[in-house]
Amino acid sequence: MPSKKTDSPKHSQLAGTDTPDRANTNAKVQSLEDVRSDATGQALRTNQGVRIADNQNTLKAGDRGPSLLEDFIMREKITHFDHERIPERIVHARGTGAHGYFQSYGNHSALTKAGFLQDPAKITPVFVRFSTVQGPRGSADTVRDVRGFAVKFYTDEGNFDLVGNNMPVFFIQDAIKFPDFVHAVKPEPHNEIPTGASAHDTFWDFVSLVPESAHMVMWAMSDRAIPRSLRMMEGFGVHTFRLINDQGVASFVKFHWKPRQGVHSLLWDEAQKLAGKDADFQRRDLWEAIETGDYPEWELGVQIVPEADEHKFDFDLLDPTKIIPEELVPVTPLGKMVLNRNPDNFFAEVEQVAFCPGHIVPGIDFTNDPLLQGRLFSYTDTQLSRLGGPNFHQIPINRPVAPNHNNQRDALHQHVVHKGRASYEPNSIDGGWPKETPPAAQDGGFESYQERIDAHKIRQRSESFGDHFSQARLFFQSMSPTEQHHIIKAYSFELGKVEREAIRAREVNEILANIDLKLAAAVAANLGLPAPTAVTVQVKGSQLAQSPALSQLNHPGVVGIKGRKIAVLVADGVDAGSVDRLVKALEAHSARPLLLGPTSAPVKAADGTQLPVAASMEGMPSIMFDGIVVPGGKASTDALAASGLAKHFLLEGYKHLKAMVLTRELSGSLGLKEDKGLVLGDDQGAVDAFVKAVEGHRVWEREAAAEAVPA
Ligand code: HDD
Repeated sequence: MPSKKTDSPKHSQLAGTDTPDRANTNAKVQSLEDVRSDATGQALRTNQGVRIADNQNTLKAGDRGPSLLEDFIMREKITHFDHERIPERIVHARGTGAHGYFQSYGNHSALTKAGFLQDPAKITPVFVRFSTVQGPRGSADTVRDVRGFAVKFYTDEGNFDLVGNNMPVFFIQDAIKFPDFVHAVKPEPHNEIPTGASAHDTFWDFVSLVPESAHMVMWAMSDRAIPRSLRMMEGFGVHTFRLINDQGVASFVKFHWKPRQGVHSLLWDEAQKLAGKDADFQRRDLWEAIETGDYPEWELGVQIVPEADEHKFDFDLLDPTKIIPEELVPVTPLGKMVLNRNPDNFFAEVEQVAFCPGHIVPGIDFTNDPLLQGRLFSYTDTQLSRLGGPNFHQIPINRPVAPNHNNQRDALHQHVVHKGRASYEPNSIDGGWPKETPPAAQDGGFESYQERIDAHKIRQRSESFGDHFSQARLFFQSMSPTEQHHIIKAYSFELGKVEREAIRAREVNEILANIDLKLAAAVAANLGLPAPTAVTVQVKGSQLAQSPALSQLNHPGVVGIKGRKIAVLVADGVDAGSVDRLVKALEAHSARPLLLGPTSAPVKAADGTQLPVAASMEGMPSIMFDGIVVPGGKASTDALAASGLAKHFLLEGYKHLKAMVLTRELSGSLGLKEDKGLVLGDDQGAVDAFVKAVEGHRVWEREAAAEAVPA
């Protein structure tokens, strides 16, 4: 089934009458079209095309007799079912995905000859898969973990995969340590506990023995590891890559994705509760946003370092445990990515998509980062067992929109009927086709950057990779007091779950002390350990005292409260006018107000109108919302004040620092004080203050008061 469509990369011919955004992704949509199966109006048939008369009963010897082996219909159905599962990813098993497009802001040919970065009119289809790392396919979305951020660009010159994370560094410096790291973080081998969590002995044993992990562990203990939404995360290519222009001039780059939605997180208590009350919280959030037309958007940017400046930093550009602080090299925006279409079928698209950092196109190249070098091997290798053979590139979601003729033949699951007699090159029988394309400024064949190497063959880590603490310290010292507080709590929580005291002490004395003695002392106090008084390693420190770009409070986003979910609590006797006013005001800001009642039944407003509710307060607890408003109406607010369910909803929302609109009586009866984000009444002033507070994501000033409220 090598459709003509896969050989036809011209989107302009394919764009139909769709909305502009959707038409933009039509090249990939079209390339998937011939494998889409729509059963509407179709007869039920076997895999061999035979119409089925009875899908209810096995063929039997009499209606009370044994089943017959000759029932090919039942056997075919059960056999297929028995083999429905494929091995899950060894890491990043839990994930979700979406289609969209990438559009360059301009012509970046001075930087790279990659075609998709040259023309702002060119629309490149993309497929993105977000994931957690540790947990299995069925694990919860909101665990404390790194998030995968993998983007497949279906460019006219072939697929480019940017396989990154929501954190800009990694735990280890050399790929040979990856199996050790993964074995340590995965559930422990004797009892397969814990699922989706790093709070256990083997993880902390490993990282406390491997100081190169110190910087990344800081990120994992920060709020970045519990994102509010997949739409509200930054993404990073992590390694230093090369971009190469048509003159052959290369620059070092670090890739960044900046979300227009801002960078926001859950609170740890929320994240834990959500893991039980809605294990699908983040995939649902992304799905709903796209379904309601609230398409998430990221800006792709690069930090550019000319080749000549390679050694100008106090760290090595090839070391994946280091960032280039944005204050030293700002991020240059290249273009934007919009996610605007949910998959049709999770398995076919999200589960079968196969990324590989080795999928690059002319104008992009690798560096010698030893973690990246190992990754170039690992991803293709893992697909062989996960997707069952070397033809995984023929699976529809993985197929490039560029043609891909070559002489690779046969193997398991071959879908292409190759024509011609010659499957070798050179050949004269088939006119010599397919032929090489010499490298050229544009549309040339891929040519690796000609880096000069003159070295000994050696198993050794470069000395320039030796400083493991300066950037971990920079990270901690760049956090706001609130973020620092959360980091201390996260280390204390995780290490508190570690059974072996020697491991706790090693992490505190040999890792945290070298990052920051105050951090170490605070964690030690929470664990009942003596505070370390001295460092064990002399750390030279970073050339910057702080990097404000690291604090997520400095990334509020540019979309206001668009798409934020607001709970509107109602009960019988509510003032319908007040509900209407509040809902309309929130909708004017493109937020998503949802009415919640004591049960799922409609409530009866004071004027007798029936108001349907989206769910009960139990069905959609406060942890699923960004803000809470309570409309007026004495009978309704009295009922809420008397309901344990409603009181819990409101106190929990308060505790989680959410913006709230309450009536004076209700706030009084709950003992809650007005603050920047707790406003009274339902007039425009109250709405404006509420909107501002939701824009700020949380009412951080309330944190101390909120700690007194029971969880
Ligand atoms: Fe990896 C999956 C990101 C280091 C080996 N990795 C995987 C995915 C992401 C990353 C986002 C999920 C892709 C998807 O959604 O299908 N990995 C990273 C980043 C790393 C990194 C940002 C460091 C900078 N990974 C890394 C190393 C190795 C691997 C050093 C092995 C030497 N990663 C894999 C893998 C996976 C994978 C085992 C599992 C499933 C897959 O590849 O397709 O091969």
